[in-house]
Amino acid sequence: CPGTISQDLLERTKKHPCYSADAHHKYARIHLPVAPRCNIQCNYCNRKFDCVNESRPGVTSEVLTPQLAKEKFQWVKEQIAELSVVGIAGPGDALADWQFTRETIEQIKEIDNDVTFCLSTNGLMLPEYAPEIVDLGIHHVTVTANALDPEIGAKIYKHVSYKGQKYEGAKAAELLSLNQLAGIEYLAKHEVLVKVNIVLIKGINDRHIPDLVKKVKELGAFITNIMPLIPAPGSAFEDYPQTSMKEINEMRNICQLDIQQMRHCRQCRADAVGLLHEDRSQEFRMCNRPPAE
Ligand code: CLF
Ligand code: SF4
Repeated sequence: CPGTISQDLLERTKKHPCYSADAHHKYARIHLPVAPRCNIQCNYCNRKFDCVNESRPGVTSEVLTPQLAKEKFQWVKEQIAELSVVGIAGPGDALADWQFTRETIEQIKEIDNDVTFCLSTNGLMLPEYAPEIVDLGIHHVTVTANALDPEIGAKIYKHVSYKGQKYEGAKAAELLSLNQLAGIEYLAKHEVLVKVNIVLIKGINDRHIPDLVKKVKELGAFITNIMPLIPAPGSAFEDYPQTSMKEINEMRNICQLDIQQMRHCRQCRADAVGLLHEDRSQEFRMCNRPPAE
């Protein structure tokens, strides 16, 4: 409930380019690609396909250690005065490699107390790590959730690896969804603003999305972001049509009645740098960093 947000969190959120539509022309984010592995397989994702001209989640031109990520943050911060948010958005899942994600945040906190941290996750590991996320002072978390119904989820997720065991089909989808919902509820109860990203896949989860939105709203989500499917080359959904923005906006208009809708998402790369509408990822590759004087 926005009424319970502290003044500090309100000020940070006003400068968060994804959480505040007014901020996205003024404030920049950097994604630090420190989390290469993923613990699930979505049928629309193929992280092996890396291209400098490609802009979609899961794509990156480099994977960094926490130490290099800190150095990249320092370099970019010197160049981009309006940098307000450090996000960890893969290229895999921020919580599948939690030790790298946590170390990166801890290292940056040592040199910058003001920057706002943001995580993007599939939510599988939230029941384990949500308390640590709260303790680290992270107040913006995105969970990508595409289905409540395990039968629908089974068409979207190929498999889920959880605590050393691999699950498939409806069992995998059910486990993932239950963990996502428990995580969303926990975070929302601990002053974390949860954004739920939903990939609209025509003929698979489109009719189900209003129920999903209602459920996450009930659990305390702050905003939802319904996004078009980008069928990655080499993924199981490679031949699926890309959802049109007309269809996306119709769904957002329906769901707006329940919860506020993000309408300016750019489906960024895992190494995105700059304002949301610009891609400076290549300019700020570590191989382009000027030598120290
Ligand atoms: Fe990055 Fe995501 Fe944080 Fe933003 S992106 S981790 S909330 S700082 Fe933003 Fe990019 Fe859309 Fe994500 S425009 S893909 S919603
Ligand atoms: Fe790819 Fe993200 Fe799905 Fe993992 S959770 S398979 S990185 S889209």
